[in-house]
Amino acid sequence: MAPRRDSSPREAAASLSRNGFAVVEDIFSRDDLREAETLLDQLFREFSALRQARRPGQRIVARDMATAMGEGIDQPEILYAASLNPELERTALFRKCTAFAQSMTGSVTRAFDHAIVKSPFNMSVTPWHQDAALTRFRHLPRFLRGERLHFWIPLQDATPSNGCMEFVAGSHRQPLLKHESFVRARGDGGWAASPGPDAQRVACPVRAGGFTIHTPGTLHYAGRNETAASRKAWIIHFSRFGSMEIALKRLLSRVPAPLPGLAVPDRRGS
Ligand SMILES: O=C(O)CCC(=O)C(=O)O
Repeated sequence: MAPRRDSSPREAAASLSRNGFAVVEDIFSRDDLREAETLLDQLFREFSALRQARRPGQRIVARDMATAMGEGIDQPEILYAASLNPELERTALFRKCTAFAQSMTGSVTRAFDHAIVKSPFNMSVTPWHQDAALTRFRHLPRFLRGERLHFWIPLQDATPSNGCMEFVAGSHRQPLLKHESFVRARGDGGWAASPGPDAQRVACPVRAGGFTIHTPGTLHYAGRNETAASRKAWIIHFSRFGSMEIALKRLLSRVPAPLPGLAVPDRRGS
């Protein structure tokens, strides 16, 4: 099945409800992408420090998601990037995503975000999983887990060769699968499920300027980056009570405070 392209929030909402995912194109300009990428790159330069700075009881904010041993940090991930650098919420990219999400489903705000880089020629995959299975709310009935939209925004073209998203159509309507724990290449724990032989897997390449959307129950995966360039993605989860969730988690030290000393982009004339 080739993914269809959804240009309007209404079409994306219909795809999401039918298939559990949507592919949206031509939303951001090159400048929008560059602005977000500059801020995310700044955070990734702090990766080692963020990784080491974790205090007991605090959430991990930087980890290596590699599933295969490579030469360096092959699949760095930064959690709550927009909390570490609130400038990210002022980017055109974030504002356009929020407007799109709100046109799909009413008033929603950021509940979570993270950014993942797949380094060049990287053998690591992002194993099959359902986001809802990895939260502490997984035992709640679906209607109590609430509506959430998970936007996956590549900062360059995303293709099957560099690790675009792949979804199992209709998986969001099935009960959550059992996820098995495994140990990542550098010792962090992970969880993975398997799609089963009859699953309708749909690879979703998307050009720079677009994004995919999935639900918390949609089974998904991203493959290796076999190309010479990094594959970068910023992932933002929107929900009705997103900012309340963030505020509550901040009180519980689950969300990091802004990182001091980050440069502020010059937005004069924008
Ligand atoms: O960017 C990736 O490699 C995968 C992202 C993903 O699976 C997720 O955000 O749940």
